[in-house]
Amino acid sequence: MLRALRRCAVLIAVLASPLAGRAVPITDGTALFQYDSFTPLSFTTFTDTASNHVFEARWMFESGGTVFEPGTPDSESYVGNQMVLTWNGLNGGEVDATLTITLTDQAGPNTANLVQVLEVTNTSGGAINLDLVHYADFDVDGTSGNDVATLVGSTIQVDDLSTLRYAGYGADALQVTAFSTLRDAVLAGGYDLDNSGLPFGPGDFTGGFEWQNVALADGASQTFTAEFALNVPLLAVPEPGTALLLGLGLLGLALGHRRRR
Ligand SMILES: [Ca+2]
Ligand SMILES: [Ca+2]
Ligand SMILES: [Ca+2]
Ligand SMILES: [Ca+2]
Repeated sequence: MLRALRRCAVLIAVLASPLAGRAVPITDGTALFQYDSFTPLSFTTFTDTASNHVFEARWMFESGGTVFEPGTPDSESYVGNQMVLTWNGLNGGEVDATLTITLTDQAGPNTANLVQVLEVTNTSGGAINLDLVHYADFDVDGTSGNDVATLVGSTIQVDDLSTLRYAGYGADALQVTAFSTLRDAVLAGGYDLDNSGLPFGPGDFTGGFEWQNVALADGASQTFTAEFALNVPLLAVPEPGTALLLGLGLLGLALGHRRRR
């Protein structure tokens, strides 16, 4: 009897805690996004009435040779179609981070946009230089071995039966590999994305965008934006960093386009 009561009390405590290593889902219409793990902030569900299309979405920092990731947030807010997660003093007090994710359902099933904005603030007391990678493992239509990816402008388009578009706004580089080459390379440290890997597949797509050597004065903040668009256009046309245009061989095209105007 006592043991049963104790078990019951533990169960109630787990149900009552939003911090059991798992975020609360946000929804808009029939669309849903959720982080399924906080340690690391990684595994996800992104769906609109059909399959989960995204296995992992994560942010990886590198500063002074140290790779670090956000884990369990210091605060969490989930209101309607938006979640806000904050972390204080990452990497031994070097930076604070606030992640704001907004889910927008679009007309019809299996269509939605997911905008992910990370604000990073230097709290170190001195100047710092950061690399920041947004990484995604898409398993479009819930299957991992048959996805095909192509470069569209400075964005990545991944196709199975559905189309998932991926942008890193203003990023300096991108890269695509089969699972889990890119993730493991970034986590090992000292790695820069090199614009390779497209076209890709069919295979187990993973990809990412990197903002490189971002200089932040003490107290300064900068925002970094990534977006997923499921069977709809991206919400904005990304203006890539010059380095990404150079890396993709698109700088001449972009300048020529501008001149013609
Ligand atoms: Ca929809
Ligand atoms: Ca697939
Ligand atoms: Ca790097
Ligand atoms: Ca995949």
